[in-house]
Amino acid sequence: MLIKIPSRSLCLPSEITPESIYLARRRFMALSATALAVASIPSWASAAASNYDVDDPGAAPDWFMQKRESIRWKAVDVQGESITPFTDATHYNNFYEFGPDKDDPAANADRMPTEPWTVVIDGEVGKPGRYSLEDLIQPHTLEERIYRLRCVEAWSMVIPWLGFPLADLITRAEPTGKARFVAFETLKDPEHMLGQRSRFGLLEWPYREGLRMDEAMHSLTILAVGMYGRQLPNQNGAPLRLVVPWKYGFKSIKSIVRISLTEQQPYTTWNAMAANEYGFYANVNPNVDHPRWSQAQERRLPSGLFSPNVRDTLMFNGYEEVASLYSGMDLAKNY
Ligand SMILES: Nc1nc2c(c(=O)[nH]1)N[C@H]1C(S)=C(S)[C@@H](COP(=O)(O)O)O[C@H]1N2
Ligand SMILES: [Mo]
Repeated sequence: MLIKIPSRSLCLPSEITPESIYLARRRFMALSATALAVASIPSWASAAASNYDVDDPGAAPDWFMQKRESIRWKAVDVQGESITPFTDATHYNNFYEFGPDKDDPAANADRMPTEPWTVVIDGEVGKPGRYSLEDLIQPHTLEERIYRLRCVEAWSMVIPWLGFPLADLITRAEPTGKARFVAFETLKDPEHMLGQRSRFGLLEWPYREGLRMDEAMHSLTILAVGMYGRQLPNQNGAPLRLVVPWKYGFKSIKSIVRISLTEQQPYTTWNAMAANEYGFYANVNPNVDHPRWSQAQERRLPSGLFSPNVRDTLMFNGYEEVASLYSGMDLAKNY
């Protein structure tokens, strides 16, 4: 995603070295005493957790535990794919509010307070308001949605989210006849989000994203509060994030504090920063390359030097049922 820092590119060390070795080595280099090297290997590096225990919710607040009792497990499954290990999904992240490196969010995101959390719903709605997270979630039954996630940087994962259709929330807010788009905003909190401090001025904060109304109302589009049977880890966008599985990952905005229905196409962060590289639509499309790399293939995590785990990228990330949303549109122009 980075375009303004020339020293960084798709070829990060983390992308040509198995992740565990890379992290262990970085920590090793950070320590002067060799004797500490063994202790420096992160505890999760050895965990062979290729799956997850649905009976283990970890530590979670009451509202989550209550919701968990009625989860529709595997409401959407993926065929012929294995779920990405929890450790990769939680230690290889993009969350620029916590720094530009893939391991920065795991290291820094715990500083963000997520309780209490409020979400403003406003704009072209009959029922605008400011809701506590608990009240916002309360009417909804959680579903497990196992989705592919394809980053515009050409890596991918398969993640079991816990969430509910965004359409249900929008319907409750009673959109006016003028509502044509939905705009989302992430928390702005430079005290706890070190990437938002001016000396890291990578992006314009808060991070913002948006969808056309029909995309927002599509049944695949969800707001997630959990993953792998647990509450969302902070680095994955706690306590509330968007997941739009047929679009590049940057559309799936994290740690949402505001949802606004609008008449005009909203400002979106990456598109504003480099419109020729990151479109408003950002549908996964193997036929439309990024100006600086091909989008025909992707590295499925875990991926390393000796097992790059490369596979072909699928149109709409394999979610062909959304194709009708774009009939008549030139997807090379509306990338
Ligand atoms: N607020 C915010 N949301 C964000 C990002 C970000 O930097 N800030 N990165 C995006 C990108 S580029 C990707 S690929 C996904 C990554 O989600 P994950 O870390 O849960 O896999 O989050 C998206 N949402
Ligand atoms: Mo991404």
